[in-house]
Amino acid sequence: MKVWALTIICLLLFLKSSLPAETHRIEMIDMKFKPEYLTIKKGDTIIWENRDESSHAITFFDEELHNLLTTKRFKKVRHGKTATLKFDKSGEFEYSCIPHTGFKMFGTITVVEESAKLSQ
Ligand SMILES: [Cu+2]
Repeated sequence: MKVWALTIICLLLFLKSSLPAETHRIEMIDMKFKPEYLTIKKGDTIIWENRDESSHAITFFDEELHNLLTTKRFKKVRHGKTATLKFDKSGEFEYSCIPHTGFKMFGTITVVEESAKLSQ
């Protein structure tokens, strides 16, 4: 029985190390993205969740990401709904909720290479 438990633990550790991609959550609440600044690894996924009554938008200044979101119809995220995006390229990506820029509803995602994150 102990051998089985050890085998399973080793297997889980192996799977964890071979699947480094993580999922992060950003809340859209009180007319803000929380957190506003987030650093993730390349290959990680972000889930935005709208916890406000009003709808929010996620518009990246980066054209490629913006087109991806537009294709997936994430221009408008209604109350209680989520939008998910996987980041496959590194860089610093600013975005905003266009209808609420007056509330300074901006965010920045910094995507780093796996090795860069580990050496920090
Ligand atoms: Cu908004």
